[in-house]
Amino acid sequence: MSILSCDSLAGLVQIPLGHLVLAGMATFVVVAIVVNVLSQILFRDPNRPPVVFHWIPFFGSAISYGMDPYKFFDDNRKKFGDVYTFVLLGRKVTVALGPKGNDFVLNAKLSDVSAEDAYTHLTTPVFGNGVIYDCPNHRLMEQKKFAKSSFTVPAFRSYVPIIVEEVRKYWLKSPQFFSQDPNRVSASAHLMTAMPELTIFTASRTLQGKAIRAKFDESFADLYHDLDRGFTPIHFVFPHIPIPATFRRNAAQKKVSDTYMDVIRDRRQRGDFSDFDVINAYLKDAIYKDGVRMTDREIANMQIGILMGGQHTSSATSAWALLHLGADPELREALYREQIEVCGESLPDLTYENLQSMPLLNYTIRETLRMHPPLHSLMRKVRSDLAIEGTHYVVPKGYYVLASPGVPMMDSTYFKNPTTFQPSRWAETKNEINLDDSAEGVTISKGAKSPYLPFGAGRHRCIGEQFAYVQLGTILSMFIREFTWTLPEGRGVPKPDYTSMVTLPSEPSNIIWTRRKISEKKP
Ligand code: X2N
Ligand code: HEM
Repeated sequence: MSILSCDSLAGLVQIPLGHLVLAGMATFVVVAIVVNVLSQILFRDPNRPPVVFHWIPFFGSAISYGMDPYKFFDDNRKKFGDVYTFVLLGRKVTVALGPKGNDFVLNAKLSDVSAEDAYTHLTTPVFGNGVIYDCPNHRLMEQKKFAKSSFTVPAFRSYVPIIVEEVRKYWLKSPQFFSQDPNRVSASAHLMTAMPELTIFTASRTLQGKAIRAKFDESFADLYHDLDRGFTPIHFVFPHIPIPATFRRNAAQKKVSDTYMDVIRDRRQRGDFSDFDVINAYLKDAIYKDGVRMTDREIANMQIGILMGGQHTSSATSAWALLHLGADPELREALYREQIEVCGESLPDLTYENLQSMPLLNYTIRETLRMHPPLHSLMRKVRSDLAIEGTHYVVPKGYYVLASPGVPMMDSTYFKNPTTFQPSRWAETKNEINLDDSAEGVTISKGAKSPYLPFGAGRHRCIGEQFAYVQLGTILSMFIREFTWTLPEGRGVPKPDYTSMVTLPSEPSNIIWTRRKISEKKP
């Protein structure tokens, strides 16, 4: 290796060029940090929300936000109030907390903010082109309507027995449960293995039919796994980061989409649209108001989006629910008594109507979503300068705005003892603070001003709520009927892990299950 010396310094000291380059870079970084720090201290535009102090430009508050967003929101709320800006890997993100903040972000005018500009870099490489956040908002509104048209009472009625059957099949074969031994009495189950599997089998079978479900016993599971690993906060920040996960994501997207196209063509050829699933909903009815028809490719990509969305949110929620019930045997037994009261001592197979008569079960799901909403940050990109009512702040075009519906859901102003898991609170707080605009019961607050919004609000509100309640209600009922369970000795409910796309229980996330009445079940 040759050592080049710098002419001007020759004779004094011989300094290798590489060292000079490094010194130059170090100087640049130091200057950038100093300028960044000074500009935060010296220049504060009274018309901009206050900025969370950060040492390093570009990175900003990425680490403290990324590690524990709720702690980050809370700490800064104490300093600045409900509205402030932080830097997240080159983006300026204005947080708006509380029910008013939710309303500000989620009910902002379409001309002022855009969800697709905030999310498309993450979602489009995974779902594929032409749908969800890779199209104008009016297209998304209609795509949601098409999907929603398959979520009817007759459809849900047909789903419950299918889910029951899938859960039974899964228990029998999964090493987390009976491992092919129908008389296995007790074992430890790793929930972050079991619940994603149960969720994908039940969701694919109900929402996409037998043919797609069958593919999950083969190569499809691995392909979806590759899609999953491309659906992470890293890919939100660097959508095309050249790592193996990115290449696998791109390859898997194409293969999965092609598989849906095959199924679509097959159904067309056979003229069979009889199942109540989302593929058929699109095959029957996917013509936009302006006469444009969704292509098969778009219908296929929509299936990926729907399955991915439902997958992460539902599997996290069922895992959290089982963990809380594992920590609270009295509640679990109360839920068992509810099963018997509603269905009878012999516990015949569950029906959709049974689920509607189980308030404690539904409160348990609602309470799980209160403490563990899967999505902690909902974002929009600002399209034109946005004034914040009641303040002199203007959020400029190019910033992001962020709502965190989980913040009021864990705030003692709205929920007494917010850190206590207590489903019965929903029976007591009669229609006061509790329901968002689509839940049954009396609506007290239109729009986003409710403190309880696990499914969001406004034009981007979730369409999967009812399906999620059916899926979660059926799976949880099956567990409640079949098992008692506890958390491993000496462990409480795990702490949340925020580094994934949804808020997951951190490891180890195990339950120790025991069959209720194995002896009576032998034929
Ligand atoms: C690297 C810690 O981790 O320092 F899926 F059909 C399908 C929601 C998108 C949230 C993005 C960034 C976190 C950086 C941490 C469909 C069912 C949907 C709805 C920093 C070092 C998708 C991006 C969250 C940035 C956090 C929501 C979902 N129903 N599913 N440093 O999309 O609905 C769907 C809809 C998003 C985010 C973040 C960091 C319809 C770190 C350490 C690391 N976020 N985030 N869905 N960060 N670090 C979905 C809407 C849409
Ligand atoms: C939107 C939560 C399950 C499909 C949303 C939003 C939230 C949410 C908070 C709003 C996102 C935003 O405003 O940026 C949940 C939770 C679920 C769940 C907590 C389960 C416990 C599902 C399921 C499906 C689904 C099962 C599909 C069957 C969608 C779709 C949107 C959406 C299509 C619309 C996105 C948009 O308009 O931008 N969900 N979701 N979700 N969700 Fe869900």
